[in-house]
Amino acid sequence: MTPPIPQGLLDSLCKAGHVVVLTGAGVSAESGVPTFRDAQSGLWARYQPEELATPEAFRRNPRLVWDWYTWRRELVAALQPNPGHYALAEMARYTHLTLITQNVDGLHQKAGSPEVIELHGNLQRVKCQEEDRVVESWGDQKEVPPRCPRCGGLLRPDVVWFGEALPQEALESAWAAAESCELFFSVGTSSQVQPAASLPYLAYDRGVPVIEINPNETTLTPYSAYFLRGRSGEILPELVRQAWRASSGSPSPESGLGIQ
Ligand code: BV8
Repeated sequence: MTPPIPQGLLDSLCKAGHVVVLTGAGVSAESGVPTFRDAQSGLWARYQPEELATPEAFRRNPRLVWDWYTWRRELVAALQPNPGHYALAEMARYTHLTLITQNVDGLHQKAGSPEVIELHGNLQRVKCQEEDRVVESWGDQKEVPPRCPRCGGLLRPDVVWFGEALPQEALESAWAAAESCELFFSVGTSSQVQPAASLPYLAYDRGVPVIEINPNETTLTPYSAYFLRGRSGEILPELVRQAWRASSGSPSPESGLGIQ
């Protein structure tokens, strides 16, 4: 059962001129994407993500790392956004929303979110390790990992590994949004991975209310003005319904009656 949403939060949300939402793996959990901590099931149970999601792991065993990402890419490609993703796509129609995600599954875009800042890249994209440029198609090369059709360098997933810098433009856009927003939502993240986990504090330090949505408390919870305990797939649609949809009378996008 979704907890009641404080009226004060609903009023602030309707009045806010700029809202930031930072999402983590928990937002995709209800779509069937294993959260990062429990991504290790079955075939991959014997590896820690931090052991595989690093440049060293790729240098040491490029085939193993490539195969792990192929497994995740194919798993995610078959999955659909959940009501939490659709609620965030709808929220962008009612307010100036900056959506920042740590997720690499592309489900926000699949749900129709118009602009998504991808801090950690995207599983569906592949880039050349030498040129650091995305490669659109790598054909059906037999070699694993495949090689860049331009320079012959090894191809790798276009994601940010542990120990790698985040994309400068994405990080700067996220930083600027956290410095200028009037409300900051942290949804479905354990708030452990840096530098993403520092973003809510940029808002908090300016006296901006931070709202956390998570079934579990995190290190951010004590700094949150509101902690909505529960699943994002239930709370986010309720938040949008109570804040805007009920007053505007417009149906939700996933109802198929939404204004396209
Ligand atoms: C960097 C792509 C520097 C790959 C990922 C201080 C400052 C800077 C760096 C560090 C620092 N301290 C430590 C570091 C190093 C490191 C780091 O943060 N380590 C952690 C483990 C301590 N950071 C880095 O290495 C970063 N790089 O800083 O480089 C630099 C600078 C210049 C030049 C060179 C280097 C890079 C970090 C990016 C790593 N890549 N992903 C891939 O996916 O394969 S991060 C990866 O972890 C995912 O993106 C994922 O998002 C993230 C895990 O975090 P969460 O999203 O929070 O997921 P998690 O499973 O932990 O939690 C899920 C939450 O959901 C839980 O709270 C759960 O309760 C909740 N939940 C569950 N169900 C639901 C739900 N919530 C709502 N609804 C539900 N239904």
